[in-house]
Amino acid sequence: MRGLPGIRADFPIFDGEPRLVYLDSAASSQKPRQVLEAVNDFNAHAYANVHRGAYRLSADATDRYEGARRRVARFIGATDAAEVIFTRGATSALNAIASSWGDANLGPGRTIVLSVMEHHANIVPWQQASKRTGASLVYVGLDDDHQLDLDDLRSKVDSSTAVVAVTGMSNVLGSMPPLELIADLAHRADAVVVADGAQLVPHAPVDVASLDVDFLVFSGHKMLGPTGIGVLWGRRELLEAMEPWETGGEMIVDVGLHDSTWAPLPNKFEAGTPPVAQAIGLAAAMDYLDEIGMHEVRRHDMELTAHALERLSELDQVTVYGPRNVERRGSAISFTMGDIHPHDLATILDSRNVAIRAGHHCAKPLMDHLSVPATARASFNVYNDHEDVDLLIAGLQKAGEVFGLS
Ligand code: C6P
Repeated sequence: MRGLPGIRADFPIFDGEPRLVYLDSAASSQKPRQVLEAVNDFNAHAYANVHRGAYRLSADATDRYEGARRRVARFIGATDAAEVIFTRGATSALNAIASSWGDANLGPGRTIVLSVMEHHANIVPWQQASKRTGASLVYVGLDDDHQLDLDDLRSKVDSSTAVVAVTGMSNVLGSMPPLELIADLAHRADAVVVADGAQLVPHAPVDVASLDVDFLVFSGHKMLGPTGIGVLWGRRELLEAMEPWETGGEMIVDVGLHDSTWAPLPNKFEAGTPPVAQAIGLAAAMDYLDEIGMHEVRRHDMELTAHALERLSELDQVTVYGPRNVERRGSAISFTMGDIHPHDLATILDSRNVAIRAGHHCAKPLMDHLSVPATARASFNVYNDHEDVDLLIAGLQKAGEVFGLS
């Protein structure tokens, strides 16, 4: 079946019978043997805390952890590995930016420009920052093709704009806002750009230098890596000016009874014992993805998305939300089917071993914008192929029969 040759066999979760049709990679991806082994090998044979022990094992663990940081920098085109801060995930990275950068740079009269298709992780931290600082939230809408409305964006980014925070790829619509253009627009207004790469970085080549954004965040678990690890990349000068959002061990130079001084980047932002094994697992996931090639990952996503959109269009009463042009969208496909509740669709599909997500996808403002309470969503990764799409369609046909749709 058409897909990336040999990839599926690397994922132990697919070893069983009957076939697991896993179509919820936008929520979290499955892990290849190479990642599981890298984490296990470290925990089993090389484990120690980092940056602390005056012994070989700890020094080796520190080398591996810092090697993972350099690996991440290379994956996203950052020349300075100290600009890569390990976090718990995209959510904690966005919270950190909104509180640390936000509290120092926002205030009354300043605006925070977001889009209506943002994930809650790129909305709620800014709402909190707005309440703390008096800055206002401004939302950019969507055009008829469910892409970011660039005219609306142009009309809302002005000298009062402090930050434009947008997704690089919508987890619901798949839409891919043009980050380079947005960065150019924002920089002309002296605003900074925060790119939520939670869906983009796992699925397309990303180069922070050419995108010219100021911050990029993403999570390891959506890109074949472990849970509990994510990345906050930021421009050095911005990070240097920011206060730590967490304090404690490992992030200091000196601690007195009443005051402390901070370590240089990146340690200033990594208080406490970091997620060492997870960082090593993330580096292994990046090795794995680069072995396939991120251009090939993107090509496969587009090919599979085109097939899925085509097959979905054969079904009566299916409404797809999101752009049609696969060149400008990712592989998360949201849809509804007649008046069948998305949760009912998901339950029927689950009885056939087809896993999709149903609900608001942590994007309630977008659901309101689309005037739907919820959608069903199928999303792909490197291990999916045409057979998965065809089994989804067969399951939807069955659901249509059960609910008397045709
Ligand atoms: N979206 C989904 O099913 P965390 O949970 O921190 O790893 O990622 C948060 C996040 C931020 N931005 C975007 C665009 C996302 O899609 C997500 C996570 C999952 O769509 C879980 S709600």
